[in-house]
Amino acid sequence: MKLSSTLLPLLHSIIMFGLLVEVAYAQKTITRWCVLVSGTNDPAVISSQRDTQYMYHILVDHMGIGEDRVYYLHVDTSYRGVDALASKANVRWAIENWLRSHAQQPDIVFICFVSHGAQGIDGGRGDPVDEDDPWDEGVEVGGAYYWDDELRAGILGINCSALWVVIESCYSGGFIPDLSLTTPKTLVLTSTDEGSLSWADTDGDGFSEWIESFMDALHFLYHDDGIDNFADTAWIGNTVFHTGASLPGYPGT
Ligand SMILES: [Ca+2]
Ligand SMILES: [Ca+2]
Ligand SMILES: [Ca+2]
Ligand SMILES: [Ca+2]
Repeated sequence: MKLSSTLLPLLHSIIMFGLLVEVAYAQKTITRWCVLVSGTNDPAVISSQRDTQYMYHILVDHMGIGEDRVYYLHVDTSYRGVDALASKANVRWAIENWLRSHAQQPDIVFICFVSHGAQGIDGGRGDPVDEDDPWDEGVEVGGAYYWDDELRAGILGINCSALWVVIESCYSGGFIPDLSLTTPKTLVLTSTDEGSLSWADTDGDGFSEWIESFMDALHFLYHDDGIDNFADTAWIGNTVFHTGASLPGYPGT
């Protein structure tokens, strides 16, 4: 079959457009978007408030992520860089509106919670009955709980190439089955497993033990000044990807 003289220029244009789109996509830089949440006012775990400050410092000052690309929610809005009070409505807005409207392929999204954790009856709030055990897991945000089913639904609408979720809270490993998605591709790191409590700051240095080690590692990677605080990396070896089995429990219990 012979193409007519009118079809050939059109075909050429379509091919060129396809090539241009491909080149444009290949050249698009990856933008990183972050939602950072310090979720509890409980003075017994005041380290949870400092943890997110340390994380904010690493994201902005060492990883070079613009402050306008880190949406930071905190129970105390006087901390540096905080955009909004940590409430369930505000966290939901940050994930379901801010992240969804800003992130696009091939961006990378980072979500981090530091707070108390809780378990509630699976499906007990109208959420899907989808757990292998009887309990949904949730993380406190300003006196309410943001549940695993809710976070799953929130991140399903984010258009990015990869998504990190980091949670320091009791029972945080119970988020892993809910958030193990292939679209977007997720990596979930939690301080403990589905059924265990999690240390806060037991050595009195102001930071919660698991996420402190994780952040020290990040800090080192993005601020290579020779020696940095790797003293706690044994915690990473024990607890990254949620093993939790080594965690003796929340201080005082
Ligand atoms: Ca559920
Ligand atoms: Ca569970
Ligand atoms: Ca769960
Ligand atoms: Ca500590």
